[in-house]
Amino acid sequence: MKRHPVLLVAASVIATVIGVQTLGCGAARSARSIAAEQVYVPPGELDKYYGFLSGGQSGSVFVIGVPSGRLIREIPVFEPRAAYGYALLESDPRRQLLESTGGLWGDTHHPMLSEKGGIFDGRYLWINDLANGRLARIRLDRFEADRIIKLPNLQGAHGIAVVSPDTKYVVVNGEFEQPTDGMVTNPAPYTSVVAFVDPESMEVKFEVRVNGNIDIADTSKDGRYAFSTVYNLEQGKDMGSMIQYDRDAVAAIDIPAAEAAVAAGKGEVRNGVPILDPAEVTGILTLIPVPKNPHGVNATPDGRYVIASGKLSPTVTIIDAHTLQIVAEPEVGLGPLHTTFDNRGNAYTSLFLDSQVVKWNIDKAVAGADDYIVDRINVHYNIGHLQAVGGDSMKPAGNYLLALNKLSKDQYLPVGPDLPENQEIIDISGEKMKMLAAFPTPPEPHDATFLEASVLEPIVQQVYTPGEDAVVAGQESVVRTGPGSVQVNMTLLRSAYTPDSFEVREGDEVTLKITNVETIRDMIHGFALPDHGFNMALPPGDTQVRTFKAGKPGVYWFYCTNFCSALHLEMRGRMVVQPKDSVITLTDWHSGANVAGQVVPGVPSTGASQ
Ligand code: K7E
Ligand code: CUA
Ligand code: CA
Repeated sequence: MKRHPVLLVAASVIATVIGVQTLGCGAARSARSIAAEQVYVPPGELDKYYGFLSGGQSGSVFVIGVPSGRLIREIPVFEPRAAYGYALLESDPRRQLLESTGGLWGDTHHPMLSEKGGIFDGRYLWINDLANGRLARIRLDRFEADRIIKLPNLQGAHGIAVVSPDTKYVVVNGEFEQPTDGMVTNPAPYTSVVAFVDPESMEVKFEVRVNGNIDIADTSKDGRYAFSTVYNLEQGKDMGSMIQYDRDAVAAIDIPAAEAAVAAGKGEVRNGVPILDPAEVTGILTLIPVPKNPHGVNATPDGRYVIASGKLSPTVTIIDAHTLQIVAEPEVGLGPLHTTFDNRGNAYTSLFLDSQVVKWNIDKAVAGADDYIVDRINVHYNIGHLQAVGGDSMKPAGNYLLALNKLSKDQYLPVGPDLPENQEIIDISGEKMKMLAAFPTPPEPHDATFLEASVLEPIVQQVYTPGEDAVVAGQESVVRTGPGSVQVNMTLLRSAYTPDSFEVREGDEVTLKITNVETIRDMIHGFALPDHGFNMALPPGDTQVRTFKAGKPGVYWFYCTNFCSALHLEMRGRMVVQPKDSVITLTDWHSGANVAGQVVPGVPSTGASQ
């Protein structure tokens, strides 16, 4: 942007003059209304595509509708989220999983959809956690993270990709190098690995050593190669030494060759995973020299090429995806980061420094023609990723492109020193790109991917199928399971808790098992318990279990946090906490009668003095 200030000012003056002279106010408006109509989805109508945006340091995934840009859902993954009752309490298994794999936050960058025949099949979405070296899988029948794994032997899980065309593996690049021997025995050389994860079992099958900070990932469309950009071939440990070479590399791992080596028992097993070292196992790794501190790497939908973006070079490098030879290195602009594609042989590259999307023709660039640049459009501002609908599959739609911009500057009402990120939807159906609309998001989407809504239509579930452990209506109970422990088995149905009261003693370990016995989609009930640090949100059919310590003596009204009926406000109940050594008898919630201890259907009560 800052390169040609004079030219830009001149261009905008000319545009204004032309606007006034030839278009006039009315015509300008009509161009606006045409753009507005392209993204306007009237109330009651649905978007054509799902857009999955990484949540960056929000640790989650944002789901938007395309073309409207409306936020439909946030899928909590690596961070607790009160609104969904996600991972709030120690006893929530999801929180335990997060804590045991790296902590209660994540940095998500790259949402990747499962593929069948090179087309997104709507089963899974994977998302990385750069900060803590994790990979999560989201099942799209529920829009819910169902597996989270810690990747052994790597740090900085950055680039991820599914191996086309049938999702044989999910590839994860460890960006931050570690001492080769896994210990801090300087001056051991540093290295990192690319991990190959089984998409169903989520086991890491093998890893391949690659030196030099492996960044973004993609795979060839035939499943032969896993490509990664390598930006620190210098293996420098500070910034100055990372930018010494004019060329770093794209690493191409030959997947069948690596599989054969693993099958032959090669590789050192560390933390249960065989690590193949290309210095010892020849033929598994090819380093293709590309300029300079490259960032994105993207395979063309037809599978012919893979394109690396220069970042510190104004070029992209076009590599033949079969021979691994460089076929062209066209200039595209300043700060090229990522590339996506339409269905007419064009590539679209994000230019971070120029704050532009540049459209260029692949065949013309390969042929060395002068006119390979087709169009440029300004974006606002400092674009990172960009993604066209289906541009990361074998079937690009060629209609919409999303620009994911790091800065929004003057685009929204100021909200203090920290402004939102800015996403822009661009029409790429014609020769010239057209800016259609923008929408702000919380921090911070890096990448996006899109799925046709019709693919998920038969897949998305309406209610949870109650599990075998579900509490059945009519069989609710409050059970004193020991001198210091109580189990409450509860059901939820509009708009009441059953039981709607239970008594415990201070310091009791209370295990609360709740089933929402509703059978209607979206009939969610919440369970918020004051001063005990958690909320639950139970979709229909869902069962959740939480264990917590009963607080100070008193009456605690638990209540429903999700609006559910006209009696939603009345959906309340009491947890009565008696003093620890109380000799006061507790109440049977069935009959209201005072009993010694707590009523225990089928199990003898424990006396109050215990
Ligand atoms: Cu370019 Cu993590 Cu994909 Cu961000 S990375 S922009
Ligand atoms: Cu249940 Cu509100
Ligand atoms: Ca470098």
